[in-house]
Amino acid sequence: MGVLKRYGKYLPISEKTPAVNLEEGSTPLVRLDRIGGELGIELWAKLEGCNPSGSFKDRGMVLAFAKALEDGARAFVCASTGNTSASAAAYAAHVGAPCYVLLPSGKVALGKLAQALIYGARVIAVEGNFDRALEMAREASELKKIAIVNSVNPYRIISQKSGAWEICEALGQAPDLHVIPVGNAGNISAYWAGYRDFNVWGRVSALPKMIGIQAEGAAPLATGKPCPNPETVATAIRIGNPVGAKTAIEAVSQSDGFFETVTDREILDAQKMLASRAGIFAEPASCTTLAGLVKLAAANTAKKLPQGAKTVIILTGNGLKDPDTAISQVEPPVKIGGSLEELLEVMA
Ligand code: AN7
Repeated sequence: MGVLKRYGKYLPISEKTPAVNLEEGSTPLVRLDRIGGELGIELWAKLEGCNPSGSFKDRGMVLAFAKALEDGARAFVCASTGNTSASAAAYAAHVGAPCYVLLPSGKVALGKLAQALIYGARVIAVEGNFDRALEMAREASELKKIAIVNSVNPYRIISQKSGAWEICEALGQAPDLHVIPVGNAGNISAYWAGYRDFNVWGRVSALPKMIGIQAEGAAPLATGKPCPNPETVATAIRIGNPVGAKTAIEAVSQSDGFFETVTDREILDAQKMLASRAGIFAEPASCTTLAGLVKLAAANTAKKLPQGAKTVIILTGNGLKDPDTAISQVEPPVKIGGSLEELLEVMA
């Protein structure tokens, strides 16, 4: 069941809203006992990489497209570090509308670029970073009167709240800690709003602490300082001027949570840990969450990471989107000729 069907009663839709559906949402929430045990917490991972275009963006895109079509939109535009463009391109293809995507030239993971191109979007590589591409997309959408589907589009955030609703339904309560990567800061804002909804509606009695993780080289919210030249291996969150800054800061402060930074090395180590010890391959931006928990556990800050805390990490995107980064971190395959002897030697 797609998000509009599963949660239609909580969303601003009517019979007039086109029933866009790629069966997004309803992603697995997997308990990670081995890693959780090492960290001394009850650890759960939400596999957003299982969405149709391989990231959480599909949850918001489905409503953004449905409402834009309802309002008569004929074409779509977005700027993206990769996943928004993959998702927008997929929904545009699905509904049969043209889509323009602006990408920071040379800084988008290979799988995401392949997606935008094969879905048939008009892909434009901008000399400049994501922040500049977003400014351009916003101006172009106004001048050309086409729908912008970045998270400046409020419908994106509204249906991304479905991730929080699913977690509450799966656990029967909200977690103690919600750990999430922060780039343009839309998703952390959406999850906090979603948890608060379920609290207000009497579906859960408590709220989680929101812990937002940023890459050290792109950490405007964690440091409280502007970041004009963001740089990180986690290209999805290579963002210096987050549109959702205000609501993300509110989510963290209202929930008594905090922001934390992790280095590229810590991100890559966490990616390998997650893959090799839990069987889950998530893209680098997603692995900031586990990297943050490992850092907190090592620092032994029991106040920030209480023993046994029910903790959910949001694994926002699929590891297959960025094969280059993964391959650069592991040993290459063992090469042998065609003989069984050689094989048995390797297996000895
Ligand atoms: C895998 O695609 O901004 O804090 O243009 O792809 O809501 O921005 C992607 C962001 C986390 C950060 N994890 O979420 C884009 C884009 C992954 C992402 C984030 C992104 P926000």
